[in-house]
Amino acid sequence: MSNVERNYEVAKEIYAAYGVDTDAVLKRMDEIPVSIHCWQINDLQGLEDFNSKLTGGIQATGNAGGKPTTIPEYFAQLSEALKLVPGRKKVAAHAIYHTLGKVVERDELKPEYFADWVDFAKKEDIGLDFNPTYFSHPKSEDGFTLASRDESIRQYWVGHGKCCRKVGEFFGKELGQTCYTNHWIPDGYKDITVDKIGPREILIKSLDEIFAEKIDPKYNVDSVESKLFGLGVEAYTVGSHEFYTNYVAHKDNCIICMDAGHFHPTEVISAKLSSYLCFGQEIMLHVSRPVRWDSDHVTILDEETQAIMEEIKRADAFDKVHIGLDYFDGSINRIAATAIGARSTKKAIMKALLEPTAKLQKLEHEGNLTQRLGFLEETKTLPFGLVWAKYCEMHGCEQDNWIERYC
Ligand code: RNT
Ligand code: ZN
Repeated sequence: MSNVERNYEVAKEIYAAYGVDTDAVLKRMDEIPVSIHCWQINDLQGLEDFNSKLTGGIQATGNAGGKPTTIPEYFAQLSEALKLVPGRKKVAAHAIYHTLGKVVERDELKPEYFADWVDFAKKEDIGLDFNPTYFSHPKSEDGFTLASRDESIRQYWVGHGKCCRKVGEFFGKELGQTCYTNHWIPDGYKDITVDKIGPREILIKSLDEIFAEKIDPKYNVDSVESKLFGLGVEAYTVGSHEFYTNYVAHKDNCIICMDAGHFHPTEVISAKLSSYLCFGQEIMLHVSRPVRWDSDHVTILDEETQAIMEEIKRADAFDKVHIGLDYFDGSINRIAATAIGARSTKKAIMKALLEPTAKLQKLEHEGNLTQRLGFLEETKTLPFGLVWAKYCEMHGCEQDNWIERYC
């Protein structure tokens, strides 16, 4: 018996005493994908122009070496990162990551420009999600896209949104699993805004136009991502959380996307999930780590990431909440960064699955709040790492040897 196996047997017994079946947790882990964002590998630069500038009020900082300079190198690095992450995965592609090798008008993108992504996904045995790129473009430079008062600019970006849904549908059909296409726009003002309704009315019109075509939700589901502020967009963001919450409530086939970094510093998305789930809504997540602001640091196994997964577990909603990542840190090795964040997210999922939720909820329902807190605290130190090691081994993933390959 290997060390990992022996340790796992010990953990299994300890968890069993709490009524938790670790074998069932290992199985369940394999049903829950984490959607790994394609953009950490090269600082959101896309693949069409390796000298492009990132705009839209977001910023990747740091200049660690090893950034890919060709498309094959990019895919090789992404593949390397995926191998370090055990279990089921998707990759979230972005519109500027088509593989034509030249700049293409965003409203002329075609599904076949992403055929290499489908081949890659088949080879890696993963699913795909998608994101339109409503930024890093001359037509977004005045700060407005879908909410623009300039009709030709607005139409251009509506065209982009429509193209992207077709890419999502293509991914869904080709890979036999739903693609979540997430729409985030940077629109807003730096300073005091005196017409806050106007741009929001324009945004509703644009979104309605983009989503007018019915696409089978088996293949593509759209999400809209809210935000509080961006760099240079500090005063007013058109697509606020309240805006999109109301938008999705009036639509079918369109769900909310919450990014952990898009709220006030003490406001957490873990607290929000149940209020969508109780209305039967699905949710897309961008699990990120804001440090002081929406800094998009690499996701770690911190309290909030854990709380997010616990909330999903407690609501039995892993099929309704779609877990995606969103961070871009150029100050450390990008392959390792991709893997570290994805692994930490999966650890958080596993830890949540190992929670003796039934026992804790029973105590709460009975009004036994002392025991609820007592057991909540004790479960924090149960040996979940031993179960994680077993999971890595099951999937032929190294546990920590791989770290020393990167600097
Ligand atoms: C920006 C949003 C958005 C982007 C990606 C790259 O604030 O979080 O999700 O990070 O589209
Ligand atoms: Zn995001």
